[in-house]
Amino acid sequence: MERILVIGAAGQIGSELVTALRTLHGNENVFATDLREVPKDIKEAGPFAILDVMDDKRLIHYVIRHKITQIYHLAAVLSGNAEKLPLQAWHINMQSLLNILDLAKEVEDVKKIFWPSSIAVFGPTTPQKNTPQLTITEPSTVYGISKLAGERWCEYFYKRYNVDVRSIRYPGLISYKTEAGGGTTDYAVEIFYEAVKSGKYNCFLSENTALPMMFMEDAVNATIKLMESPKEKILVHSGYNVGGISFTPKQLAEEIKTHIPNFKISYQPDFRQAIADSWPQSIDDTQAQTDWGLETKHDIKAMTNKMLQGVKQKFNQ
Ligand code: NAD
Ligand code: AKB
Repeated sequence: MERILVIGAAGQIGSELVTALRTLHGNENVFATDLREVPKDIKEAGPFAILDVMDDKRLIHYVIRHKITQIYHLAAVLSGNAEKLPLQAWHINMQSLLNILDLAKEVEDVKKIFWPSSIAVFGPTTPQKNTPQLTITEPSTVYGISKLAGERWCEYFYKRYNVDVRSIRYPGLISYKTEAGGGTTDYAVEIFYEAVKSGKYNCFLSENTALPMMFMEDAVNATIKLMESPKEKILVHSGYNVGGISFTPKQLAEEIKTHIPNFKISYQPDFRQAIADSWPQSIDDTQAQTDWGLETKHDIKAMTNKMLQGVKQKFNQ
């Protein structure tokens, strides 16, 4: 029986991944932790604790006390926020990962780790269209540098200490359960809230900025599929490319207009435009499909349908 620790359970991914993992492994076997309170459904359905991943001593006690066998480490400072406090973001993103990798090396019961990488490992010198798994990685953001270094550390711990750590380079993730956490792709979440609330949105990226994105349900399914795959199927020990769908703010606004005809979008690019310009426009994820059977179900239409339904439900409309 697996006993799973999720760190960063209150966040955009954690708040949905915990529920999916509890359905699979039983409520009592999935331990949700974060620096802050988690949504009510997560707190009430199973174990929850306030836990700081930077506090390595409390972390190791928690893991041993609860006989944890798998860890999903989701705590990080995302791209937009990281540019505001680069050294602090570097410290949190790197030290938290090193705490987890070192713990997995020392604690025998811990058999598997998930740590998310990002399309942010790529930079302005990377081929931007259909970006291959193995290509130039020269990120120009502190977040991207921390994700690239993190991938190198994951591969190092796998090769040197046989730590089974698995990773996906997520594209921008789109969901409605909790707010997005301070990234560059957040516009594709905010736009739905504003469309429903006020019928207009002022976008911080320019109209033709194409980025790879994915609906959360697809991301959660992919993550669990990767983690459930037999060890011998996992051939990439840094981070797997996962592509999803690719669109621009203008294309997304057009799609929203098919549901809300009076929806209006304006554009006022800020510092996040330079980050977006340095990232790929679309991703080649053939290797994830071949190695462990990556599948995605939502195109821009299906994603927009579910997002508008979900956000409207949140506002009781
Ligand atoms: P988020 O910001 O929504 O959630 C992160 C959570 O970690 C927050 O609830 C925060 O309170 C918690 N946290 C921060 N510091 C902590 C600490 N010291 N100890 C314990 N918890 C702490 O982020 P997210 O969008 O859910 O992203 C999760 C992971 O996935 C991150 O590593 C991120 O880089 C990666 N990722 C996310 C996306 C995306 O679009 N959401 C895309 C690519 C990669
Ligand atoms: C961000 O924009 O920082 C994240 C990511 C793609 O890593 N959503």
